[in-house]
Amino acid sequence: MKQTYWNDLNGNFFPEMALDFMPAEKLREVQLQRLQAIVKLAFDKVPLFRSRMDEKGLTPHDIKTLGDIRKLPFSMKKDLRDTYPYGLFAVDMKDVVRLHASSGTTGKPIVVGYTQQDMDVWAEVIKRGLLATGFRRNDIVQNCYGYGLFTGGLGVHGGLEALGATVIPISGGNTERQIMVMKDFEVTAIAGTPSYFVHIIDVAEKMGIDFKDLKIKRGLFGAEPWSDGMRQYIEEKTGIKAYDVYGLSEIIGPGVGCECECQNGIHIFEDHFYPEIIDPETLEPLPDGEEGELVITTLSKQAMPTIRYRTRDLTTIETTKCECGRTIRRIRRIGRRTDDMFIIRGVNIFPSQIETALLRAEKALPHYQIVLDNQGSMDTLEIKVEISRDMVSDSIGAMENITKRLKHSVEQILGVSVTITLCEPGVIPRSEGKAKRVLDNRPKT
Ligand code: DLL
Repeated sequence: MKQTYWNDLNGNFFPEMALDFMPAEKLREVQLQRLQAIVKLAFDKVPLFRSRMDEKGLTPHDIKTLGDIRKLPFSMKKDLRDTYPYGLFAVDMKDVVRLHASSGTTGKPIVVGYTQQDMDVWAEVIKRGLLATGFRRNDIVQNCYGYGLFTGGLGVHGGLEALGATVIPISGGNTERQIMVMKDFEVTAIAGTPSYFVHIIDVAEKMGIDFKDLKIKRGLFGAEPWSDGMRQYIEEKTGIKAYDVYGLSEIIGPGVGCECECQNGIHIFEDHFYPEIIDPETLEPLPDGEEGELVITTLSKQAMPTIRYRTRDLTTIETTKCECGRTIRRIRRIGRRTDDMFIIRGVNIFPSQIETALLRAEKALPHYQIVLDNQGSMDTLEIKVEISRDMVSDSIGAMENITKRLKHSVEQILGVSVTITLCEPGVIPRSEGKAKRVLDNRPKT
């Protein structure tokens, strides 16, 4: 497995890959220079950041070493919500070439922006991830991540184009057509959420198609947690190699980090995204090797520099060197979060969004419970809503109308299909402490 930084495992030369193998001292130097510049940009251009720095009596000159990052204030999703839509942008809108959006905790999404330079960095980091997982320019890649406001589709697309691979921008859905395309277009690699790929496997099986007869060799999966068991299932069923790619909209989208061919944790593209681990209760930094909340600082992002962003994702920074020889550090694959966000078919959902939608549709506060399950291989989301006595009606039509209104309201906010089940008053268990809003019955793989 040993390799030198100027070539990949097959002896090919890719200049971008050298960045993954930079000597550690050089990497720290680059990080410090970039950190100083980004703190200055945010201080000068983002009022929220400046006021937080003022509160702490800090100026950009106080950042003299990488360790000084610990002096800086944290940021979080709430900041994006409070400054919706563009309040955290550090450049003029005329320099913003792309907007994306992701779920906020209530009705409104959070909005992120990119300059052309940010777009180039985004394509570069994804290209580095693709190279690390064995994608090459002669690959024909089916990109099943959703195209649109979600960062997955267009983000991975940019990286695939930068690599020079052949991209099939098929997005998600229409699974039988996906399988036809995979076969007829001689697809060699795929990108998408792991849960959707498992669904593709099921449908292919029903269609009598054996993956081993297809040309597909590898997949880049992410946007939601997936276990080692799920990886094993995918690899055994299809004979492909399945790699993990990590990212979040607030930082850039996919490509904050990616596995390499060793499949041994996610390498963070540290020259652009500086990782720290903190104790989510005390907010104190934790040493490498200890589990805590991942905090990331964007070191080069211009449109929306993000300082010490609390991702809510739980992981550790690995202390051992990866066999691939990369000097950029690795985090353990992510399985859990510190908040109540859950991910279904790649879409982030907060219970509070569902509550907002239910309230909007019916005005009275209903008791509700969210039930996650799995049918075949597709995750399902059912919302059991208790209706008040005055809403109970003998007319089936009236009840159907309530169901329709609730379903429409929830689906408009979430963008995924849901089942609404109306329940009689008093059916949903009451809790004495925190309400248990989410029942996750999905099998743990
Ligand atoms: O999911 C970006 C992305 C797209 C990543 C495509 C990978 C592939 P958001 O919608 O903002 O961005 O959701 C970010 O999803 O904080 C994690 O909780 C979760 N997540 C993303 N990738 C992984 C992964 C995209 N590989 C949130 N493993 C993050 C586990 C992941 N969780």
